[in-house]
Amino acid sequence: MKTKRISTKMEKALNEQMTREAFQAQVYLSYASWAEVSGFAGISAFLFKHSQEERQHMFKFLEFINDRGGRAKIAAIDAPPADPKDIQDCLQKTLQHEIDNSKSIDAIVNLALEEKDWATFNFGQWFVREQIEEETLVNNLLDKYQLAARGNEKTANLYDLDRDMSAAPQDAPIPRDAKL
Ligand code: OFO
Repeated sequence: MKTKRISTKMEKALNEQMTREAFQAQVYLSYASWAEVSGFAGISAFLFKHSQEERQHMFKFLEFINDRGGRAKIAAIDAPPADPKDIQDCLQKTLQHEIDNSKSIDAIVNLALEEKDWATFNFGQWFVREQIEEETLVNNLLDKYQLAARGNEKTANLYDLDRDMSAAPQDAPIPRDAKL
């Protein structure tokens, strides 16, 4: 059994964040399923892939908590929100989820700073960078949507957008294989 190297308060915060990452995965999964049945295969593929990434984030928290002598506790995950109205709504809601999650990561880093818990502070930096990349990625997709939705041939442009989005993660690479 490992010596506990995180405070009880930090253990609780990290566990809550682990569950939040699982929730993020559910949100992307739900939106991906919605996009698929709405006829947007490319957007759906992007969202399915991203759901997997959020799950990997959950595992990173699980590993870190246990490695630091805490106990990662698997809790219930809230239900994902209602389906978006359209692609723009989907992207805007996705961005808001990412911004909310960034704030939650910031709170952990802040607590690590207060507690002078440099191991968790260092661990948290990976997620700070990751959130910057993810917010940028979704912001760029929103820009693309706004360009695609302009003009008269809206349907044709949305077809192009859908095709482009299947390759979106390459536009702003996410360090899916990054090791801590
Ligand atoms: Fe877990 O990276 Fe976004 O939310």
